[in-house]
Amino acid sequence: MGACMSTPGVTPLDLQLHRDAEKQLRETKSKLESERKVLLLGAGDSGKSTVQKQMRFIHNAPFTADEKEHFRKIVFDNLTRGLQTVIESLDDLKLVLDPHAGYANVYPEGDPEGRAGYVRDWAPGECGGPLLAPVFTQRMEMEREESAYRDADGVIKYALAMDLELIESAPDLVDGEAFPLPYLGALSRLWNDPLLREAWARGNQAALPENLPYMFSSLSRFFAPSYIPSAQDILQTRARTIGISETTFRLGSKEIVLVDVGGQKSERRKWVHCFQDVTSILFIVSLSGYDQCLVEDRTANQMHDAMTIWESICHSKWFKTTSVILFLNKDDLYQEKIKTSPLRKYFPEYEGPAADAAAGHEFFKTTFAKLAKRGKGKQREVYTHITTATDTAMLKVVMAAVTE
Ligand SMILES: Nc1nc2c(ncn2[C@@H]2O[C@H](COP(=O)(O)OP(=O)(O)OP(=O)(O)O)[C@@H](O)[C@H]2O)c(=O)[nH]1
Ligand SMILES: [Mg+2]
Repeated sequence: MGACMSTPGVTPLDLQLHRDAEKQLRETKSKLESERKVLLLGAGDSGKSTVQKQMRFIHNAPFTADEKEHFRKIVFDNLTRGLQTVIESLDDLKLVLDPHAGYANVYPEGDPEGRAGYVRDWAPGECGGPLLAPVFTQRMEMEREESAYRDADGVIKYALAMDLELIESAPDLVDGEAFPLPYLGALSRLWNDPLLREAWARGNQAALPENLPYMFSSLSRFFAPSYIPSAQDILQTRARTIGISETTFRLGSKEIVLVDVGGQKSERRKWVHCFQDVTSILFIVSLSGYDQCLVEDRTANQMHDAMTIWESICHSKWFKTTSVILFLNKDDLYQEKIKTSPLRKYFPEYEGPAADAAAGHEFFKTTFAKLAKRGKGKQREVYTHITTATDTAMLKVVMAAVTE
């Protein structure tokens, strides 16, 4: 028993190395058999990272304190840079901010209290420390110029200019730093300005961030010094993905590796690095993108762009046998938008009734299915789901079906 014939020239070390190599091969094979690699693909802003975040919530892989801190800083960034994008879109939309429209309500003409209230916002103790010191000094200098306060009109113009400057010079928060208080007033005054609201409503022409209504509806909560982002805050934050990120979950005896990539044009050339051994592709499309331009290219339509990528993925030599699942995402935003923004304006081939969300769903399902079709021969089966990726209960049900 256990007798072993020795081969001339083979040392015990050679034998050991050989056994180790075989063991490693067996382990890799069994890992490959039990591992499912799911690749998230789609254009920028379609919701890929949101699906990945949801999988962490659903599979009990909670975000760490450091990750929550990271998202807290992104909330501030999304508010300030998001509003800045709306402000910058005014020129293109041929809109000019009129201080008398929005700010006249905040600082009624001839009301010294209005001005006093504004100045109070800027009390040095509340000023956000050294970060805002230069802005504060500038305000003091301007305040010394009597003319700035000569009449109510001056106050109003000045208040608007200062708020705009504050948003434009918004800093990146550092770890543990509360949201600087003066931003609370500036953000809420500007967001409530009717002209900025009009720019927002025409956001499809300028690729404005879609999470702003959510972010602004919770503004005062974010400014509490003890604020920690909730699960929904984390899902609503927007930060484009750069590079490739993997998350692993255990599902019964299987291990699911979910691979998230950046969808903006500059990121797409990196995709090929994760095309090996893909079990299934989750392709995410933003339904609300049907009337919207791309962040990185204002001349392109988001839905057309998604269709082009989809077609090339479905016909790629890498994915001949890969199962493909299509998420027509951001249904909540689409349901609202379709009421007023006609689908036929952007897709003249659509012949269904106007403002009919379900008919639009069918149109997109059919169009994507046609694009996935290959010559004659066996056709690929495409599974389509209408989703709202920020809705955890919905994603739980859909992802259970997808990862079966
Ligand atoms: N209302 C709503 N917002 C969504 C939905 N899905 C995603 N979002 C939001 O859309 C924004 C973009 O989502 P991401 O998941 O970052 O998009 P992405 O596809 O990863 O984008 P890239 O990393 O640039 O490729 C975030 O603010 C999300 O909260 C949805 O179904 N409804
Ligand atoms: Mg992403």
